[in-house]
Amino acid sequence: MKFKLSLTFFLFLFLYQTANSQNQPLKAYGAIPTQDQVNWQQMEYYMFTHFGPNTFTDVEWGNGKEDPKVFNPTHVDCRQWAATAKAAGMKGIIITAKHHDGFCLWPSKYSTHTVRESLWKDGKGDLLKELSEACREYGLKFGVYLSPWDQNHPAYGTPEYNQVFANTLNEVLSGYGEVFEQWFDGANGEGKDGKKQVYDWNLFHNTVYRNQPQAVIFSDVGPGCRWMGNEQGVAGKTNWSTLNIKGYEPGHGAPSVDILNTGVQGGEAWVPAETDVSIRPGWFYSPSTDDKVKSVDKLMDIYYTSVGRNSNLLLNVPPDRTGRINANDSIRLMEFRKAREESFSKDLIGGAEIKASNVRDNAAQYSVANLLDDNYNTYWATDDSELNPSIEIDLKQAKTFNRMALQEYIPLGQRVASFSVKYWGNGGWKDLTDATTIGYKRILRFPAISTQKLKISFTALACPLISKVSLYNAPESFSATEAVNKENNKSLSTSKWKLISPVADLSKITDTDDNTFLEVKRKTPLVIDMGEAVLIKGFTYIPFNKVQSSNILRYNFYISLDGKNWTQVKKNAIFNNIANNPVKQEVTLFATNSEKVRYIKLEPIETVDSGDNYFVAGIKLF
Ligand code: FUL
Repeated sequence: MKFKLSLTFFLFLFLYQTANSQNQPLKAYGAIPTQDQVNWQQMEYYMFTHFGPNTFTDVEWGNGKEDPKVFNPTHVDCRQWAATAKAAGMKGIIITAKHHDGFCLWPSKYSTHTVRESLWKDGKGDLLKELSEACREYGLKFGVYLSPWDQNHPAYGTPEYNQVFANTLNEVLSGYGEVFEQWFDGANGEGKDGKKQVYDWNLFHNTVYRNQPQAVIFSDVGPGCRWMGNEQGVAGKTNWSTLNIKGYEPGHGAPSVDILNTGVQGGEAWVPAETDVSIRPGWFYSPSTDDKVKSVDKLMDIYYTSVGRNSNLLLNVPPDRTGRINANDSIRLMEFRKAREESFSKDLIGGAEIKASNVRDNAAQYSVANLLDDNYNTYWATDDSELNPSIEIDLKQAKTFNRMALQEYIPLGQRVASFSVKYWGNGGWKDLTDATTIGYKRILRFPAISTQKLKISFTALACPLISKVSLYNAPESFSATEAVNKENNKSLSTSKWKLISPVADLSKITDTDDNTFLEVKRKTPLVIDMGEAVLIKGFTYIPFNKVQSSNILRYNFYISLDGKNWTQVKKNAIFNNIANNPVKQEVTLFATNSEKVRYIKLEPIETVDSGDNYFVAGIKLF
């Protein structure tokens, strides 16, 4: 009898399960990340650090001809960098081991332009050693930036250089322990004598993987992670971690910045976005930017448009001339950490009851309870046929919130193409917000709402796998908690100015609105009469703040007292990195004393997009 009973039971169980398991085991959808890419994505936020001769010469791009002796920090303290990064909540540090000037922060045997030739520690120092050890001590991951573009190395522009660069890489990647990310800069300008280089990316990648198989390789097109198209910290609202990469190369051969910004739905490879942005206007330290460290509100904004849009945040904090992170930056980093804690420490979804329109196989393994736990590896999933499911969240009492965060389980691919959120109010469902992609993490901002019930409807390319939903009530502004970040207004008055050329509205370039700008034919120089002779040290060019727009790249600059006899004070000068980082360009014309000047002439030679027109959003004299 006993035997008979259990037979019936098992038969019943078998029939029940067959009726309910319409689904095959869960399969990956499209391109998927490697485990190393998943680990990398979970880091979310880490430090970039630009340090080198430019720190001392006040330029963004050195030309490789600098005397290595200019590199002479007085109190380098990599443990202070690591302690700061750790306290800021960052998970690692990536250092510019070699920037475009070719200067190596370690005593490379493949270069004669290194710390060995500098005055720092009598030429006996090694920054990579100090930083990698400090990172290990503080439990941070260590990464390296190496620019293939090298304006110092004599072999640059010849096929031998590729092997030199591979040797250099090999040296860095075999000498300082584990490297989590290898950062390849796509900038490829001219070397000595105008020579250009065709890079051997296969050789470079093989060198990385041979030494550091787990390293995620950054470039415009990966393969590990991608540049997201601007240096302002704004990833696409739609942000796929997939991209088409065949036929593309980093730098000039990369997809458009718009494509890099959003990724490509159904793209052939998993190349997630990394947002690199500096805490200051430039990438290198300059005393002139000590009062221009980004505000907490700005950093929070960047957090929402990077981590909150399925991208990692690589925030640059450049050490100063002593070789330490400046107090202005470290204080701001701590304020930023506090702002994130105040925003996200209390998840208001706790205690909610969630109902889903569908649960895969009705199995506990895929239930909505997974949306509430803190385990990323458990998720709510639907049947394969369910591409438009929804969940209803009952908070059990009315709660007030203004942020919603969602996470997809990405190891099996990015699946959600869009979703919309409704709330219950006045006896019916009302629209709250909608968005496109989710990916590893998506945080939505909306005006605070009080409600007890929410409904989220998804549109997915394959059954969605959602790991987490959270609700927060974040303060809208943190500016009261920070030191006032007033711009040092030392510019000269423009009240007597006249625009001699072009014939246009002067106010477009003298007002404080950087969104109004003049568009001028490239052949027409910008000539201003200041109405009287004034003492100036230099000028500021404010470009139109959009990546790759028609701003001035190369220019001549002239001064005059009578508008007839001109003295040229800049010849074929360049606004470095203006293509990708179109911020104010402050140019000191006279280093020691000021000059009397009544007329100025800015003569563009080349624009960023090689077009016929150039943009000027502002001109200031100081
Ligand atoms: C760019 C470089 O040209 C800048 O100087 C900076 O290093 C930035 C992170 O990448 O391509």
